[in-house]
Amino acid sequence: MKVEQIELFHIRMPYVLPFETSFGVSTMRETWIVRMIADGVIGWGESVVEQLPGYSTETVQTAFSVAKDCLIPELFATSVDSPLDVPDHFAQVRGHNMAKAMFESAVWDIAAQQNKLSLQQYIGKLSGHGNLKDRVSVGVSVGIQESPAKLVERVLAYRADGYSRIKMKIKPGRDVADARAVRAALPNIMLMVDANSAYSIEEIDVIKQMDDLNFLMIEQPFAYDDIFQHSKLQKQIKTPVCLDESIHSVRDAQAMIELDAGRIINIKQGRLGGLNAAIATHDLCMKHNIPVWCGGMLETGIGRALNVALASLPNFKLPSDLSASNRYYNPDIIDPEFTLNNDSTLSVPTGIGLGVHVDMERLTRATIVHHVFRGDRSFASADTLTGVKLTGRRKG
Ligand code: OSB
Ligand code: MG
Repeated sequence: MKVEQIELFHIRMPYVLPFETSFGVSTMRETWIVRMIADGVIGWGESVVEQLPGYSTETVQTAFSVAKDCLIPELFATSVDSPLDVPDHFAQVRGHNMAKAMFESAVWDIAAQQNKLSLQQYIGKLSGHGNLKDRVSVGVSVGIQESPAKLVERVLAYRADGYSRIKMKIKPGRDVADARAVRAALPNIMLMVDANSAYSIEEIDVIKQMDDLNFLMIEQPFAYDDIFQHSKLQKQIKTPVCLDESIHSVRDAQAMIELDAGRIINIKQGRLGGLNAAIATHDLCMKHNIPVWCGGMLETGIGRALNVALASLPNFKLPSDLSASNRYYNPDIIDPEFTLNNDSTLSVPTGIGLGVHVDMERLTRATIVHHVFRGDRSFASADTLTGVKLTGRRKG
């Protein structure tokens, strides 16, 4: 395909409820939506970057900088034969996985449409996986609340909405008592905690106090750049450790598996650098009997559609952080929105490409800055501006 035009929408959308994690409280989502035109076909992508480097080192502005100087010029300069080639096109840029992933998403959407397949069917075709699920199991990620009692109230409300798996955020000082309160209120629910890197190995006793609460897993207790300390923890608790922040590549997943630093992986395609890396990580885990699930970054319906298709692959064996649109936004920017089925699942879209309709009026209302890049205009890349050319090794 020949990429002709790329638009970046810097969006800001208020959440239905504030979302508190160990790294802070957030009341709105700020990120990029990509609209790409190639061979006359429109494709969409959504970034998982946030405004500030709390969860990740990337931000809205770092993603823009790398997009403008490196990724967009590369897409305009060449022809992209297949979505499978996108990682190679971007290989000379180190890191910036979230920036890369938003463009790879749009390429997948366009290529699926050109093949007259739904994204799910197209992922199945290119990855060689058959028997993809038409509904994916999901749960809800619950932020830190004012008090354990308020947390229980919120969890019961989500339970009443139909979510059968609850993930609760914890941080030092808001952990054991909160978790015990939820477990006491719902003795049999699938329950897990996510620390978002808030603890160190010196605080291992706090983690051990939660080891008998029958959690599905404990997600990312230690540092965002650590694998080794998690391997020490996993040997001392029976609850499976799940890594999120620490897994940026298939190699990180390999390290986790070989070190027994965790027994489950939270797959976020944005954190891994795109669908290709997400599928490769899924495949590696499948080979090693490590179950995976799809993490969320409070995406709008655009990112959610991609995630739901991804989560239909066979080794997504645990409920994903993909809730209904109304858990996040009122309204979402797609129409119709994602709704929860009564078996705590989301249905995988069946239309061609992403299979969701973007409501342009709602997108426009959410947009604070809009950039248009055209391939037929002379386009200044970092190479021409600085005289430095990145020539890092490519696979192909
Ligand atoms: O750690 O999984 C996380 C949101 C922002 C940053 C990090 C995380 C999250 C979530 C949201 O848990 C889950 C969702 O999208 O429903
Ligand atoms: Mg997490």
